[in-house]
Amino acid sequence: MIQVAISLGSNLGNGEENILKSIELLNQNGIEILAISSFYKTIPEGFLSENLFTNAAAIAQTNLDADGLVKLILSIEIQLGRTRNTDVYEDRVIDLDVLLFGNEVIETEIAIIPHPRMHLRRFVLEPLSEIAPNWEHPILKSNIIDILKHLN
Ligand code: PH2
Ligand code: MG
Ligand code: MG
Repeated sequence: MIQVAISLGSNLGNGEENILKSIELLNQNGIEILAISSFYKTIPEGFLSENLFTNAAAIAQTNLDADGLVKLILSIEIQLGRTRNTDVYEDRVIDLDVLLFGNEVIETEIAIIPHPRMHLRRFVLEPLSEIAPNWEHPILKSNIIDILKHLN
């Protein structure tokens, strides 16, 4: 079993409900959820939309490898109605991103972990800092709370 950190975001429909449904589907598929952060209302970053996000983070454990986990997460996003129309950011029912996979650094065709932008995003770091403040980023060698502190 390996511990993983996942970020959850939704800015279409009922964000809290969408996040809770995605957690239930993770659980039903053998991903054991160990902790869930509180829910945050955040302004969309990187694109313009009037729909605020609900963001949260979760810690889970799994026997899957990183590719298996990413594939499962993509299938859960689709089950919940996620569509992808363009290459740019757009409103979404649910977005699940694997942030950290133990202390591994992974670069495959489908899994890039740690998430390459996680250390730049308050909407990721703030929820994650609640449930995993001391988890060390395996590339930056700095823990979540310190990375968050150094965000301006
Ligand atoms: N996700 C993005 C881009 N921008 N902004 C907020 N506030 N929350 C998100 O989850 C988010 C975003 C790409 O996945
Ligand atoms: Mg994302
Ligand atoms: Mg994503």
